[in-house]
Amino acid sequence: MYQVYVNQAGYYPGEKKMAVICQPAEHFAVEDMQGNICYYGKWEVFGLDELSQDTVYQGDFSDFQVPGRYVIRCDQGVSASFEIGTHVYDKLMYDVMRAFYFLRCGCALEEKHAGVYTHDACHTGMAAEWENHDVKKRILGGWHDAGDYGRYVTPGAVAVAQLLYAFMFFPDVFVNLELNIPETGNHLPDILNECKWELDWLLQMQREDGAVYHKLTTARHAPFVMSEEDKEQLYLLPITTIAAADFAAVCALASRVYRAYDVAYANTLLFAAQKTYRWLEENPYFISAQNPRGCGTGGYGERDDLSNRYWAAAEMFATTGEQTFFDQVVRLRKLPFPRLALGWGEVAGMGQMALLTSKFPVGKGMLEMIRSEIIQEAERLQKVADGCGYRAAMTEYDYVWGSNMPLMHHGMTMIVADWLENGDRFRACMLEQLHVLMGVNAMGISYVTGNGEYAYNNPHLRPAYADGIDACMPGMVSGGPNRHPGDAVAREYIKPGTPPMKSYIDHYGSYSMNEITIYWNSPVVFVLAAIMHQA
Ligand code: 9MR
Ligand code: ZN
Repeated sequence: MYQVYVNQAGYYPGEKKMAVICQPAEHFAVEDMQGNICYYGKWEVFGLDELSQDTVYQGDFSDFQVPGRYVIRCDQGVSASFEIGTHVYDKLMYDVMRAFYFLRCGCALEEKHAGVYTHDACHTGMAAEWENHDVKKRILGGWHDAGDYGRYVTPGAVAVAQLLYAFMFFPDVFVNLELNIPETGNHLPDILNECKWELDWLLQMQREDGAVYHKLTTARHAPFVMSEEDKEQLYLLPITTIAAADFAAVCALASRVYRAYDVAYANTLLFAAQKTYRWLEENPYFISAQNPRGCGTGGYGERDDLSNRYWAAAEMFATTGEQTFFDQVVRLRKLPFPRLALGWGEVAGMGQMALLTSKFPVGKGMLEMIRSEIIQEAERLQKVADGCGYRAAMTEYDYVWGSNMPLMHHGMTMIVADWLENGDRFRACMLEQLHVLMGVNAMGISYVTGNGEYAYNNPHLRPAYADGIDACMPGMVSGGPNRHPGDAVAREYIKPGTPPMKSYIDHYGSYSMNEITIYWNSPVVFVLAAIMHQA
């Protein structure tokens, strides 16, 4: 445990750099690993930070730009070591992308790709429809959603979409990024190989008539065993309109992205999207997700399907340019739903990305409105960050289950705002959200396994526990602090009245504070892509 908090992955030479200490201190030094003092700085009092209840002192060392490995030292303590350089985020990106590979279902993970984290093929049995056990299908592939072994359509669609948008906005970051996965070296960039693993599974979740099953899980979460030892009966849980809408959206989006590489696959995706979109139109009423009696896996229910239908219509329009989809976009925009949310439930923000990047004209009025909504939101977020000693753009309401997701979504919003303005007004603040994730936070911890000298290591992630290996596989993003302890471990360890930013424990038993999910990794990929793109 260190007293001085830094981004433990490091900083680009030319960017803003800030360390934090939570006790009165005046001067600090940037020291290299031989103990040579390379730079002197001064702590500035920020004062009481509300959401951590820390009295924060900020140390700016932006002027120091010499590449190398350093610590920050002062009389009151020292930081974890960190690097300054132009490649400091390369390993982080590699690891957070490869986390998806580690979550692959239906195949063995072999040593040449997985290192010590190998396992046999899992969840290869027949799945039965929950409502009619006579209907059986063998559905292989996809990613385990999270610490559990479930595979769920809506979060899967969201995670893939965010990876695909990262690729669309910042292709240069990915075209040559090799991930040492089985497909590496084929005709696709590896990020598209990894997304295809999930898309191929999603395609199997579509029913003959175009409806889409909500999820594929056992009746109950497995105990903490390896995935191949989870041999309980698999079930296809009832169809929902949210699964259908997110499915249509991501398939339409993917058909645009893959077309440049594989026309046949793009057509398959588009055909699937069209079929499910038709089904959605024939089923205009919300079909919600509710666990039937006897099923206890992830719910992923939503209150309505408006943002999901909006996202689907927007992607269908951006892919085909057809008027009927545009009419649906216009119709849905009159209805109430959060405009910019990026999942897992509310997804209109992805619809906005579709419209903003559409090569078919959507009209100046609509574009202007979306644009000003996003920029206003980025401005609001920046003000929130100004009020935080750690410069997190987080209000207390953001400290929910999986708070590192809003943290990264806020970064994404700032990125799109800069893209819209063709500027860098929000870049420093966006980078600060990554710094928070990587150690400039009230726990002084890096929320990505294997990245940083003081990184959390005990996620609520079945294979990470069951494999008996001390070091967790790298690149797993923790859910992070949650002001509503939602499990027994959290309630045992987190005293009532603990400030939101400190309501965290690195314990495998705490799913409400320390689980991992695919849609907590995907926004980190998007944020890193923006950072690496402009560097
Ligand atoms: O990420 C979800 C979080 O927003 C909810 O508050 C929580 C409780 O409903 O569920 C989380 O999703 C879990 C899902 O239901 C099953 N797989 C693990 C997910 C992360 O904990
Ligand atoms: Zn599996």
